[in-house]
Formats: sequence, structure tokens, C-alpha cells
Amino acid sequence: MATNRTFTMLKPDSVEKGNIGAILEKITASGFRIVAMKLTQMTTADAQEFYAIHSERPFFGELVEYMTRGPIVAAILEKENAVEDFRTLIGATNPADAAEGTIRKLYAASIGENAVHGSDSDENAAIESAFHFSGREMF
Ligand code: IDP
Ligand code: MG
Repeated sequence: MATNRTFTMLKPDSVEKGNIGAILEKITASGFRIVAMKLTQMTTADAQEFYAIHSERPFFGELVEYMTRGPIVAAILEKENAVEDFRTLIGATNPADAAEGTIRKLYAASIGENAVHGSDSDENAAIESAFHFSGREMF
């Protein structure tokens, strides 16, 4: 069953570069309502669990290093067709392939340091939201 929520992280590079405000502006201007949000930092164990599906990939160590090196903004977003529409808004994993005007095209440096996360399914949106937020933090 399709839901109307997705989960995002503004990754450490976005926080380091001072892009939180610009990216959030783009997200809300695109019709997403912020349901939950916080500045937080993942531990190595957190990142290994969050990205467990990629544990056999050659870039896994690099990904965990990157995602734990500084704070992130974690958020839950609401909009009709949220998962698919947010993936469209962020653009392709590799910013070199991302469409003009997408968040990754505008703010990502490389396929590894690509500015934002967006859930890839309703099921993963629910799992990832529960990973970062308790029910009392969702509005
Ligand atoms: P997605 O974030 O667009 O869903 P995934 O394939 O699920 O992309 O990969 C998860 C994250 O792992 C990416 O967002 C990126 O940070 C990192 N990543 C993916 N492919 C590579 C790669 O080839 N080299 C380095 N990092 C990668
Ligand atoms: Mg993915």
C-alpha cells in the first residue's frame, strides 16, 4: 500500500557546506511538509545498520566513514506520492547523471558525497523513519 511519507537525510557534506537552509527551502517549496526533523550524528554501528543492504559493496567502508564524520539533518516528509516525488526531486545517485535543478545536481560533489538521502520504497521509508525517530517526534 502506498503511503504519503518518505525519509530523508541531509548528509554531512550538506551540513559542512552550510547548505541546510537552501536544501530545506527547496524541499518545502516543492510541496513537502516536514513531519519530523533533527540534527543528529550516526555512530559507525548506526551507519552499518542503516546501509546494511550495501555491506558487500566495495564502497561500503567509504560510505560509513562519510555518513558518520559529522552531523546530518534527519527528517520525515509528507506529500502525496512522497517516495517517488522525492526521488525525482533529489535526482540520480551520481550528480553527473542528475537532472538540472535537482538537489544532487545543485549541491552534490560526487557519487559518494551526494548531499541527500531519499528512501527508495514505502517500506524502507517506514523502517528508516523508525530508525531515527520515536512516535513522539513525528507530527
Ligand atoms: P541512493 O542514495 O541514490 O539510493 P544507493 O545505490 O542506494 O543510492 O547508494 C547509497 C549511497 O551509497 C549513495 O547515496 C552514495 O552516498 C553511496 N554510493 C553509492 N554508489 C557509490 C559508489 O559507487 N561509490 C561511492 N559511494 C557510493
Ligand atoms: Mg538507496
